Amino acid sequence: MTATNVNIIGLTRDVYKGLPSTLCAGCGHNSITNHLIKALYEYGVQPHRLAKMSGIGCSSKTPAYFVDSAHGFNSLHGRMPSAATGAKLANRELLVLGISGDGDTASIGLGQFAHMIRRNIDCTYIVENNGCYGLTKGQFSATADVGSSSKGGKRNEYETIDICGVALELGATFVARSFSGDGKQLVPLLEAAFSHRGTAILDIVSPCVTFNDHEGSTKSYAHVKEHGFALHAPDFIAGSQEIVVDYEPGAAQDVEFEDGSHVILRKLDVEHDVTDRLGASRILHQTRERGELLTGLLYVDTKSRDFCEREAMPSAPLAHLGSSELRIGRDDWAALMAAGG
Ligand SMILES: Cc1ncc(C[n+]2csc(CCOP(=O)(O)OP(=O)(O)O)c2C)c(N)n1
Ligand code: SF4
Repeated sequence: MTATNVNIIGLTRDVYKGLPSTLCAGCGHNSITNHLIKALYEYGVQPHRLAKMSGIGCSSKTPAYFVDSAHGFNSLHGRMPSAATGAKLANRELLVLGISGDGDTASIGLGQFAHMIRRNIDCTYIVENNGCYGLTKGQFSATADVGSSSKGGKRNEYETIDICGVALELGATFVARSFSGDGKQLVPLLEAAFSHRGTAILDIVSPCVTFNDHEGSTKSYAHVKEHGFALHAPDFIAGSQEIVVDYEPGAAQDVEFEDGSHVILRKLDVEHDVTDRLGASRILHQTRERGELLTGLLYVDTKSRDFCEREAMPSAPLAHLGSSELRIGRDDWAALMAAGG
């Protein structure tokens, strides 16, 4: 009898697969799907505890291509955060995974993005960033770099919106950037984002091979390979596992999450403390000025309270509560009114 490979909760990798992709062959979004399948399998997520939320765009079709049996909701353009917020508030036991595009997030959905971060909703928020609107045939998005050009040779005259820069400024409690072609970096960052309690922003550069992979684009495979600048090499260690990663004292930063998991960040060429928000903004600016694409975990605050904790939401799913727990009593209502809300 041959032994079947299973994860820590006894499920095979096939359970984490979805429908066959209908995206273009070579699209970065397809690689992200494969890295998500690996991360969710390794992390041991129970499919019925996973909520895959998205907006509109090629990127927002991604949830169809992994964990077929999980919950999923493909919402309106730019509205993933409000749908994801509703899912989390209804059931705190869910691992909420929001998938969006740079068009979906940095234009029509910018307000929703800002307020999800401000509330620190417990959600892994992925931006599959290709610098264009792939689904509507490649127009520049707000994350296209000034001076970069379209497939037809048109120059983008407008300043870029840097997803990580804006997230840091808004007070996000977990900010990371990666590349669809770098699974070694992306998979541990995804697992760290799952463990983080709060909004975890993951800006993933994901080339659009059909409309934005030419010379002059700063979101092409060739550009990222040439100008990528990784902060560190991450390893993720789940709460239940022993830390066996070997590193010299001072050669890595160890970040512990509330669930007991760790991400070990081995230093590469620069010194960066991931708990220093100002330092993260500074290095982001410095590398952008040099024309480099900074990747890695930029900032994390593991002690912050998420929205449900701050608002003292019940830990049980709302659907499991009886009417006596859901409805406020006459006396409590009168006291609330007397206190002026
Ligand atoms: C309210 C509304 N406005 C505009 C559109 C048209 N539209 C669909 S997808 C999209 C942009 C998609 O770009 P992005 O989020 O970057 O995803 P990609 O397709 O590049 O992965 C737009 C403008 C829409 N569907 N709904
Ligand atoms: S149009 Fe671009 S973003 Fe959309 S599936 Fe094709 S390569 Fe991917």
